[in-house]
Amino acid sequence: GTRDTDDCVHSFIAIKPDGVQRGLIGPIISRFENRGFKLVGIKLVSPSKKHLEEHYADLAEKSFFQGLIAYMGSGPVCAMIWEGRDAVKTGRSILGATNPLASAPGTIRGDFALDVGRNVCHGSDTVDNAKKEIALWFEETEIQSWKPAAFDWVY
Ligand code: RTP
Repeated sequence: GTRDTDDCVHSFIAIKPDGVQRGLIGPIISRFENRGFKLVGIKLVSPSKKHLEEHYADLAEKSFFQGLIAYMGSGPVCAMIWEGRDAVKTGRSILGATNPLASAPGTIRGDFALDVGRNVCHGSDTVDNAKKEIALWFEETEIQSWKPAAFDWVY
């Protein structure tokens, strides 16, 4: 299950259809692995309109809502759960600002995106939302709890 102390949590990170189609699954996963996060859930999903409307329920009144739902449903999404210290906050900093024009170079959006409507990835913005999003996108049985074995064969 999701650990819920402040500094060691799960975050829901998704590679949006543009990121999947551009071949960015590998580079995006590498950035989280390189930072020291642990992958505990991953799958390709073709989310239904209803599922996406639930995921983005907070944005239902926005002018871009229908376009956002269409974009997110335009192809497979790579849904992931990453575990580690401050996973929600640090995950957001790895992704960069929502609008790629404001995202710092070195962030995923700052390096791979230009358009807020094609910004490659999603990350939970609070620990509460991470829990909701993980419950929406994953079954409990799809979440792994694992530790690396001791590297006692490395000299
Ligand atoms: P996300 O949920 O995807 O990580 O994005 P976020 O929290 O950084 O940003 P949020 O305000 O929740 O917006 C969700 C997604 O909606 C799209 N968007 N389009 N056309 C627009 O003005 C506009 N504004 C936001 C983006 O794809 C954004 O990630």
